[in-house]
Amino acid sequence: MSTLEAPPDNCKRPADGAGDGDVKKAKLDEDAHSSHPKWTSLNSFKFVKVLREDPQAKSVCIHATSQLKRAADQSDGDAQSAEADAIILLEKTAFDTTDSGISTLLAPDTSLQQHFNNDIYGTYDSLLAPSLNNVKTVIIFPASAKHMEKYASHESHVIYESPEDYQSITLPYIQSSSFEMQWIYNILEKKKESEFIVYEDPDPEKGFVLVPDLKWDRKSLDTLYLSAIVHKHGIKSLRDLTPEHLPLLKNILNTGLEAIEKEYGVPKSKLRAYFHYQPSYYHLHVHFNQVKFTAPGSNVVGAHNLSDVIDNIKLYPDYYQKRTIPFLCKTNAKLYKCYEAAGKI
Ligand code: G7M
Repeated sequence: MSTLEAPPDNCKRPADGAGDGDVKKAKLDEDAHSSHPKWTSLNSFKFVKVLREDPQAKSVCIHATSQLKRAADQSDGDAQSAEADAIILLEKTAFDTTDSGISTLLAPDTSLQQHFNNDIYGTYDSLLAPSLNNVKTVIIFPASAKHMEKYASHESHVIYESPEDYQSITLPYIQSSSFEMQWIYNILEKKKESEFIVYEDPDPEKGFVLVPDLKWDRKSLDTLYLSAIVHKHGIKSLRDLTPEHLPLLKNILNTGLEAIEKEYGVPKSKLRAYFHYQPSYYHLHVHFNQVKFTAPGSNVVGAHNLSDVIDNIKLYPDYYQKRTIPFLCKTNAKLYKCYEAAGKI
């Protein structure tokens, strides 16, 4: 491979001491996330624009703004308030197809409005009881420019990342970016979501925490989605995996599948476990979901089956350091711009 051009400034490694080596654990503040209030309605948000919509998934992602209250300023003692960006993800949830779920649907509470009928056919709007009309809602607030980048609808391209590209473009980009990983440290340190932990192995080397993923409504087993977040810090992604991580990977695969089967009754044969490449957060985690559910990022380019990863490393210890790994990248992403500036696109 020929010598690579120097990456553009915003893709460079930070100066020594400002982020050398692995992505560092952010300092935990007891009041982290106090900026995210417990909203009871959406009417305090001002609509800005639709970032993307998916009629098939029945979801919409909205850019809005809301008032962000800051702690009292020491000089005047007054609480400050400023408009900040919010991302609101709304997704109609799947039907509850258990006997009781369907019985509730076929109840007097469901009223029908007919559009037309013809011979034996008729179409209607069903107006369901509010309890059956749940719309899964994720609010990210205050949302950063990186969140806007992630959720905006932009064309994607496949980038073929060679080991040299990783070293000269992707790694400096990772080291110079902040990935808002506080939510991960909050889970690992039981500051958030501890009540939802499905399984934990506290071992610092091969341990992990298994929690429902943000994307799951935590109700429908058809869309079951959990994440195993490793306790060990400093493993950024698939690229870092070597034989030293095999005990960790095998533990996640075997114990993770067992724990899900035990908790939800979904057999291992109906589950898949995989990594995203590139991930959104560079702290190693594994995605678990039902095989019949096409989760975002479970496609051929972005997903790497955990059992394949284990086998590849067993066969070729430096497989993930040596191979070219393709990934999907949106044109508005900073990483895309780094590859563009390096003349790789
Ligand atoms: O591999 P990648 O980095 O793309 O995936 C990150 C995963 O973390 C996604 O599936 C997100 O839905 C999930 N996730 C992101 N956040 C901010 C949270 C969170 O706060 N809690 C939980 N449980 N999952 C999250």
